[in-house]
This record gives sequence, C-alpha cells and structure tokens, in this order.
Amino acid sequence: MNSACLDKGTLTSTHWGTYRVHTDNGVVTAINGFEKDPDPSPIGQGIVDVLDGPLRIKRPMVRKGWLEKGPGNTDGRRGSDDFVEVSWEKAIELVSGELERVRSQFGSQAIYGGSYGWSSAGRFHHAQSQLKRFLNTIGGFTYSVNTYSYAAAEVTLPYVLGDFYSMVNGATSWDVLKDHCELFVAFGGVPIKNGQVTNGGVGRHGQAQGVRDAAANGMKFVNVGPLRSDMLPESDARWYPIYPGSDVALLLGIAHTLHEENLVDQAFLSKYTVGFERFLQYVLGDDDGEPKSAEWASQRTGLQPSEIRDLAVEMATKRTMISVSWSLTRQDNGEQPYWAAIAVASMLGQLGTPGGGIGFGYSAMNAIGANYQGMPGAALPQGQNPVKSFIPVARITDLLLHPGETFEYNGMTGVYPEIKLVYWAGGNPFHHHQDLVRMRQAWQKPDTIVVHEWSWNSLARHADIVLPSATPLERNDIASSSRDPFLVYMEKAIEPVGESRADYDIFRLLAKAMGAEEAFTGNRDEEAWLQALYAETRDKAKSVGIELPEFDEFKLSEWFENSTPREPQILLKQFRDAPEMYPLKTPSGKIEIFSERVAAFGYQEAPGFPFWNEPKEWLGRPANGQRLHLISNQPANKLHSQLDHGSHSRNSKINGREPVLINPEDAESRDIQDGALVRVYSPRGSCLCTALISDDVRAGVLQLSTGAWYNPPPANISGISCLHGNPNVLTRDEGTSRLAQGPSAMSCMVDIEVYKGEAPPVTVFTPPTVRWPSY
Ligand SMILES: Nc1nc2c(c(=O)[nH]1)N[C@H]1C(S)=C(S)[C@@H](COP(=O)(O)OP(=O)(O)OC[C@H]3O[C@@H](n4cnc5c(=O)[nH]c(N)nc54)[C@H](O)[C@@H]3O)O[C@H]1N2
Ligand SMILES: Nc1nc2c(c(=O)[nH]1)N[C@H]1C(S)=C(S)[C@@H](COP(=O)(O)OP(=O)(O)OC[C@H]3O[C@@H](n4cnc5c(=O)[nH]c(N)nc54)[C@H](O)[C@@H]3O)O[C@H]1N2
Ligand SMILES: [Mo]
Repeated sequence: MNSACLDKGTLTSTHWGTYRVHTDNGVVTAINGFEKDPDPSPIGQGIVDVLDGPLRIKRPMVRKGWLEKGPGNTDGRRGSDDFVEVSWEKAIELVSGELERVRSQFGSQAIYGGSYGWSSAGRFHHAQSQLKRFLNTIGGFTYSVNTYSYAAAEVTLPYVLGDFYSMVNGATSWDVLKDHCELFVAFGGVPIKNGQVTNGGVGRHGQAQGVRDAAANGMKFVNVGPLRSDMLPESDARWYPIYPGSDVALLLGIAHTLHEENLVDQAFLSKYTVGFERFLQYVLGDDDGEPKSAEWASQRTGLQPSEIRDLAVEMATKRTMISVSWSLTRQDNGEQPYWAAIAVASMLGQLGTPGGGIGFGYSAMNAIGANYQGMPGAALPQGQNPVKSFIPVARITDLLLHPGETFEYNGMTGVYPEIKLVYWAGGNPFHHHQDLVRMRQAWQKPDTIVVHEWSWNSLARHADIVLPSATPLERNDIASSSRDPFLVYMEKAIEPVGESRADYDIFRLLAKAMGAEEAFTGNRDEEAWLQALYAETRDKAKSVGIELPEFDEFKLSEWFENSTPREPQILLKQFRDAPEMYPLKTPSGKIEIFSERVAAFGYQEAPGFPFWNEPKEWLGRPANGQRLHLISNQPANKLHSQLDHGSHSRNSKINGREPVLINPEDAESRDIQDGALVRVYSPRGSCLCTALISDDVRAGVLQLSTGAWYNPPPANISGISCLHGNPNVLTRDEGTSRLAQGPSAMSCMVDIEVYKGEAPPVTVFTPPTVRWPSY
C-alpha cells in the first residue's frame, strides 16, 4: 500500500459522490469513496491520471488565426487551428479588451453568456455563477432559460400541477414504495447508472438499495422502454419494449381502456382535477374520428392490444406508481408524455396515496425518491442582468445563425439578437447540443469565443481564447445540494496545476482590468466568500431546524449530515388530504388535465390537453430509408463529457471508440459482427463506433451513450463527422414544440453499416498543436 493511502486524505465533493483524496508530494495519488457512502461510484477514479496529464491545459492559449487576424475572420479554422501559448497578462489584456470592444460597439446583448452546463460541485466556485456575476458587473449578457434535462416539463408542469421542481424533488420515497406499492410501472426504467449522480454532490448512494428492498418486499416492476438494462436484474422486471417516442400513444390506449372498462375514479377526477371531459372527448375520437383504443395504441407502440388492456386493468386494480423518466421530455413533443401520465394517474385516482400516483424520474439522480431533507445551501449572488434578451437554452445554433429572426416560446415571441462574443465557463456545448455539424458551422460566426476549461476537450479546441481553470481539487469550497443531506468542506488537495487559476481569480483579474474589481469581488477573497456563504447557509438551516456548527468547527469536522429523521415522503399527500388548504399553484388550484392557458397560445401541436403528435422521427416513420431509432442516453461511466479522457471512461471504450449497442437481429441483417468497426449515420452526420451485439436493446433500436468527446476528422477524410462516437452528430436540432422549445435528441432515426476502409485513428485524446508566441 502506498504510504500516502495511510493518511485520511482531504475530502472533496463531486456530482458523482464524495471522496477522500490522497496526495504525495503535491501529487494526487489515489481517490477513495467517502466512509459514509456504502456504494461509492467508480466515476471518481477517472480524475487521478488526467489531473496533470498531457490533456491538461496549463497556460492561457489563443487560437493562432485569432491572434494573427484579430476578432472575426475565422476562415472556418475555429476548431482546427493551432494554439499559441500566452502569458496571463497578455490573456487578460486580450479578453478584457475584446469584451470592452463588443459591449461599446454593439451593446451587451451581443455577448452570449448563457453558458449552460454542469461544471463542478462546490457552491462558491460554480463556474457558471461566477461567469454570470462577472458579466453582470460589466453590463450584462444575453442569457438562456430552462435546461437540457427536462425543459419540456419545466415549462409544462406549472400549467398542469402548478410547479415542476417540487414535484420532481418531492417524489414518494422508496421506503413508502417498499411497504405500499404493488405495481411500479416505469416509463424509461429506473436507470441505476444515472443514480450515481446528483447536481451539487452526493453523500450516500441509495437508489440500487431502494430497488432491491422493494423487489424483495414483493413489489412488481414493469419496464416500459427500449432497453432491458434500464432496470436492475434483481428487480425481475416485466419488459414492454415499446417503440421509443410512443409513450403518449400507450398512455392514451391505457386511458381509453380504463374508460371502457369503467375503471375510472370519477370521485377523484371531480374533486381534484379540471378539464377531464375535454381530454376524454379526444380519447374517444370525437376530435379526429380516431378512438385512442388499445388497438390504436398497439399500432403505434408495437405492443399487442391485449397487453395494453391487461396492463391498464392491472394498474387500476393494484396500488400503482407510474414513473416517467426525464428522457421522455427530450423528444419531439416532449411536453406531452408527462401530461398524459398525469392524466392516467388522475384517472386511477391514486395520487397522494402511499405508494400510488406518479413520480418524475426515479433514479434519474440519486436524490429522486430518497427520504431525506437536502441542505438549504447559499449560492453565489449573481447580481442583476440589465439585458433582457434570452433564448430557450437549446436554441443556441439558431441564435448564432439567425440574428433578427423571431422564435415562439411558451406563449410569447422573442427575437434572436446578433451575437459577437460567446463566453463559456462550466459547460460543453460540443457535448450537449444536437446536430453538432450544424452547430460547428454556426460557431464560426461570432467574432470571438472565450472559454474557461481545464482539459483539451472539444469545447476548448473550438475556442479562440482558452483560459485554464483550476479543478475542484485545487481550491477550497463548500458543497451542498438541495437534493442531498451532506454539507462537505472541500479542502484543496494540491496547488493548481501549471498556471491554471480558479474561475474566480480569472474573473477578478478581468474585472480589475475593466475597472470593476470591487463590484465583482465585493472585497472578498476565497476564504471570506466561503465564510459568508457558510454564514448564510447556517441561517437558512436554522430556519428549518438544522443546527450547523461554527465555520471553523465545520472545517475541522469536514462534513455535516442532516440526519434529522424525516416523515416518509408521499407526493401530493397534502393536496389529497386537504385540497382547499393546499391548492396547487394552477389557476384552478387543481390538476389541469385541460389547461386554458396553454390552449390560449393556439399551438396546434399542444392544444392544452395530453395530445399525440406523430414524432418527426420514430420507428413508425423510417426517415430517408434509415430504419433504426437511436437512443442517446446518459453514459454509465462518467457525467456527460467530463473525464472522458480519464481511465474509468476509456476502459469502457472498445478499440478506443464508443460502443453502440445493437440487437442480434439488426446486426445479422447487416452482417455486423460483435466488435466490428461501424459507421452510424443520419441525415445530419455520421460517426464511427464499435458494435456491441446485445439483446438488452430491442430490435430496431441502437443505443449509443452521450459523452464521447466530439472528434471531427481531418480535412482529408470525408463521409464521417466524428471519429470517436459522439451521438450528437446524428441527432436533430429542433425544439420539442413551440411550447417549451426543449431539446429533442431522443427522436432520431439512423442506420448502421460495417466501415470498410482503413480505420482512421481517434485524435481527440492527443492535445492540439501549441506554439510559442511569435509576437
Ligand atoms: N443526444 C443527447 N444529448 C444530450 C443529452 C441526451 O440525453 N442526449 N442530455 C442532455 C443533458 S440532460 C444535459 S444536462 C447536457 C449536459 O451537458 P453539459 O453539462 O454541458 O456537459 P458536461 O460534460 O458536464 O460539461 C461541463 C463542463 O464543465 C467543465 N468544468 C468542470 N468543472 C469546471 C470548473 O470548475 N470550471 C470550468 N471553467 N469548467 C469546469 C468540464 O470540464 C466540462 O467540460 O447534455 C445534454 N445533451
Ligand atoms: N452516470 C450518469 N448519471 C447521470 C448523468 C450522466 O451523464 N451520467 N446525467 C444526469 C443528468 S444531467 C440527467 S438530466 C439525468 C437524466 O436522466 P434520464 O433522462 O433518466 O437519462 P437517460 O439515460 O437519458 O434515459 C433513461 C432511459 O430512458 C429510456 N428512453 C429513452 N427514450 C425513451 C422513450 O421514448 N420512451 C421510453 N419509455 N423510454 C425511453 C432509455 O432507454 C434510457 O436508458 O441523468 C443524470 N445522471
Ligand atoms: Mo441533464
């Protein structure tokens, strides 16, 4: 055993867990799971070998063409140019000068600071908050609203249930389910791989145990979705491998059956809901002459009519929990599946009962269904943004391509401003956005792109100015999450590698250069900020009955757990028990199966009640001859694109490329052998992957996780958009609908073939060419 491992190590927190960090002579030698975590995630190991590796960005870098020609004039070289190392002094001069030029010549709305992304855990050094605070002190920026995770639900649920976040976080807890739920019907499964993660930090992992305990207690699981592996084998789930994107059709078929079989809880509907009659007209086919019967649903889901009818009857006769995965929102018309599931749950009348009703994404994160109170942590104040222009977050490419054009969103019409400067810190659009080939073209348009990153990932490679950020292991911070009971003092384990600096220090230098240092720092250094944020956290905690120690004592004890016993959690219990006293925040105070507000927007695709629109791409309508539905779900071995270059993620690649899961039937008809180099293609682009044949995926569906660093090929290779297996070169870049304009990555048809030529090597794990300054 390494002698360093005998030390207790410092504590750190990540979105995938809390860890002890061991060092030797200023170098991180090992990372071990936190002693309070019975099921630590192996994702944490991925950082040890890359902290100081060849892909670490150690000095400020400027794209050669930008340095030589100035802002604009990319000649399409953004993303393929060499970089030039510059001093911090020079870098700060360039970035502050460019910010000044853009805001004075074009106005602050010409700066896009929406900068979506997860960055790292830690309340103070949260890169996106730091960036927004900084930009606000110098005049503001065009911002973004909603998330990539579940934009469609964030916009729709307030109309239907009055709120989104309290409904997600208030999920009925596993301990209640174990004792009371008989049938757990999971659309999109209960993917334990995702339960490794919670935004802000995880103290103790518990999803797998929740599933195991419930299964051992006799709860029956049903997995509705394209992947068998979305359920733990121990859950012994019954699998309904429906066509992806057809959940609304199945739910309408269930609703129709419940009505026909007289299994609808009318008393519940009249006491707790409005608008059921309008929905029922639609279900019965009064609008379009098509009753949404089990037969109708069968044609759209691939299930037998009898399976649909039997499932409906079983749901009505058992204590049933419906779980809808967040992925259901990331598809064409992703506003509708949740609404349809809420309508069916209302018809069953079990909302607010122990173990019955609905839950939004069990195991989408560790926190969903956990029975504890999160920490009411303080956040870095971001100040006021005087700029009013914004985009729904997934409209980034349209923003860059179509200045001056309008977009519709949630009942309003917005205008895309012209963007001259893009500033990103703590997210990776070359990971998260769809149709990356199109985005890469749009990305050439702004005059300047500034990025803070710590590794040479696809975003850093597509920047003009890269400022090297420190990692959480190289700074002090406090981790807390409204979704986790642990408060962790994240103690700096090593000094920042190379000349990297914490985002805060970078913005401080920029603010100073722009005459706004005091406004940005508030005259505080890291320690003073941590004390201030802790003091606020302590006050907030006190107001909900949690006694936190003094700051110095907290630092010494390293972590605090809010272990106050909590009442078992039952979603919508108060509303069920006393609807007059605890009305929902909808106009009627009730569940709005029909929403007049949404209907008033006049969107034909979202008429105000759960509605089936045929998805633009799905198995019911093969696109341009492409016959397979692509599921690009979350990666098991990392969080998004983070640590893709680390050992844990790289060990999961096959022959250095991302594996694509293919059913034996589809592999055989295309002559694809297990382990073959394959090309997956769609009308948007194509990528190379390694085939992994498995009957965990239903026939007609391919599964390719997100997260492989986007690797466009060198100019001499044609017909491939990514050498490494990033599914976002294949996906569609279209809003869910005019209601939410969320991303719709899951509605995507592709095909696959054996790649016959010589295999071009993956190059994204080789750092770009870096030159010395010639000025
Ligand atoms: N096809 C498809 N696409 C998807 C999805 C899908 O299901 N299918 N899912 C979507 C979803 S739900 C999401 S949330 C998004 C996620 O997309 P992102 O959140 O953008 O992805 P991450 O890889 O987590 O990006 C975080 C970046 O922050 C950097 N970083 C970490 N710590 C720091 C720091 O302290 N300072 C700075 N400056 N940088 C830091 C990391 O190196 C990393 O590059 O992807 C979306 N994209
Ligand atoms: N390890 C790990 N955990 C993560 C993340 C990560 O990157 N890595 N990301 C985190 C983030 S940001 C988020 S938002 C959550 C996301 O949580 P989810 O949205 O639950 O994540 P996914 O893995 O995309 O989707 C879950 C499953 O839904 C199924 N599915 C997809 N489309 C359909 C459909 O049309 N119908 C049905 N019935 N099923 C479908 C797929 O089989 C997929 O495996 O995960 C979080 N947890
Ligand atoms: Mo997400």
